Amino acid sequence: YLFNIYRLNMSVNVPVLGASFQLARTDVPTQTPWKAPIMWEGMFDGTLYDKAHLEANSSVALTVFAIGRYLEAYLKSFIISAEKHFMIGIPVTYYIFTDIPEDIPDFVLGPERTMKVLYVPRHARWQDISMMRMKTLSKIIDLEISYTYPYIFCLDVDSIFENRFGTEALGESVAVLHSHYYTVKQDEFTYDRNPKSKAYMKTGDYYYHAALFGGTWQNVKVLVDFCYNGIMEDKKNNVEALWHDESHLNKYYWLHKPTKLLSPEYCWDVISFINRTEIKVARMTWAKKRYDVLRA
Ligand code: 2GW
Ligand code: MN
Repeated sequence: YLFNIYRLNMSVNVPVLGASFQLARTDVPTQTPWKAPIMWEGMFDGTLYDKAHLEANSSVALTVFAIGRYLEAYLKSFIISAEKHFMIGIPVTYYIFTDIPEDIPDFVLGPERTMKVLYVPRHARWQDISMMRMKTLSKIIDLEISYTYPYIFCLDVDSIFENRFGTEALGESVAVLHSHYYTVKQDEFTYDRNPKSKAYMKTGDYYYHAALFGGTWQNVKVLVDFCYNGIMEDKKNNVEALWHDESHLNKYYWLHKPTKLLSPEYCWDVISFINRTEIKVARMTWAKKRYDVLRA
């Protein structure tokens, strides 16, 4: 309890600068029913966000897990591309969780950018590798991030930054629209439909992708604890949600509306889709499944 008083509690008060630009897009919804912006290319001036966040002393922790073969398969391209495109202009610290810290290569990082490598044991089931990230994230927020970084973003490592992924993405509670589901009707969303699971949902707002979520550390802490508690409750009851942590994440955002949505530009499946006219820029994309490395 004593330590709480030292935690970062800056009021992150950067307005929605995109508002006056929303008329620039009429082909896509740019606002949720609860008035959160949905960030699409053409809606905002990135330099205004950069200026505001520089003045607000914003900084961000970017967490990523590289367990087993995923380290060799994806980490290098993830970090090298993040150095070119992720939150350039404000301080960034990478938190890399791995079971083989000795295999992390050397990276040359830009100014005000650092890296922390932390050991985590490897779970036997891949579903647990994915789900147990929630517990690790909760711990690292408690132990470190809450003292230093107002913002945290949590990403899948099989991702590649290709264009600006900047300070316009920062917000209190940030979710990304899944690139396979932003065009389909609600009844096609792959929510968990088993009433025995804590992730069970009848209805929702959108289908969000667990490959990317973020916000202030306070909000992300509530999110990861919610998901972890749901996952553990399910284990007790011998059930597992359809899409694992992603099902619990969707339940969380249904109950606690995100304050900002990122368009699928921010986590785009370039492999499945070509020529979607509303996608003006792919900011981060899904990496190809590296079966050469993963199945070697
Ligand atoms: C995952 C699946 C099967 C075999 C291995 C792994 C695995 C994942 C691994 O061996 N090592 C590892 O570090 N991971 C981490 O978990 C890594 O950061 C990876 O990006 C993340 C999620 O696994 P991934 O990317 O293979 O799963 P996707 O792309 O199908 O993920 C979606 O669904 C997942 C739940 O099934 C998660 O919610 C994920 O966030 C979603 O993007
Ligand atoms: Mn992935």
